Amino acid sequence: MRTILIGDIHGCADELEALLARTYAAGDRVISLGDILDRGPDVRRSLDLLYQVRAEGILGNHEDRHLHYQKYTELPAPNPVQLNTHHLKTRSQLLPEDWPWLACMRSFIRIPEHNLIAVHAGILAGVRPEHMQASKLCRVQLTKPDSSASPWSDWEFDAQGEPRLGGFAGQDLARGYRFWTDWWQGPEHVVYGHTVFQKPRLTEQNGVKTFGIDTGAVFGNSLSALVLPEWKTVSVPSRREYCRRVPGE
Ligand SMILES: [Mn+2]
Repeated sequence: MRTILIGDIHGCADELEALLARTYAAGDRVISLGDILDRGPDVRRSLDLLYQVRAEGILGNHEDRHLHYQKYTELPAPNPVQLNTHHLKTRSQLLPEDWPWLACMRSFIRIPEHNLIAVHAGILAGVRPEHMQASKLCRVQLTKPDSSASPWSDWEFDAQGEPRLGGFAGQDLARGYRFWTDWWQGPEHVVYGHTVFQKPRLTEQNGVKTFGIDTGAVFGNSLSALVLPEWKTVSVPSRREYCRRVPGE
């Protein structure tokens, strides 16, 4: 039995189908790293494909937002969560039976047989994921070794996977922030999504590895998976650019 961990899908059902065709066999364990919803063409079929392989889901910031909004629809108070056109399109494709599945998404999954933690965005330096809020685990990018996280999430990487020295990223780097993997000491390896790279980004320090596998499927690049026990990344190209990248969205 293999374990197949899949990066941010964002409604890219054709790419998910192609990726599963290349990686999945009956009995394999499939884990989505979250951000299945929003931006892309077919959220409905993406969820159905995941259900067919009995996938487990890790909470992404997009699911977190929808769940937060949904909670307020049951309350008399005004809903404090703002939805844009992408969010509304997603809501129109969701069925009542999706909500329990989304609500059961875990904020991280430990895979002890591979000494691996799977998470949507990242883990703060020196902190166990058990001691972090779900809302942080699905949003962390730049951090400091004192475990503070940058409030900014709209900075970018260059083609080599290094933070661009400009804008908020430049200011944050000057203030001592680094991408969270720079501080990660293990002892577990970590696989994560959320931050878009041109190709899977692997780091290794003292035998501890991190794998960034959000390769921007919805932005026209590719959808990627990490396959265990081979520790092999597999990427399928996107059919097209479904969504223009807008920093901060
Ligand atoms: Mn995300």
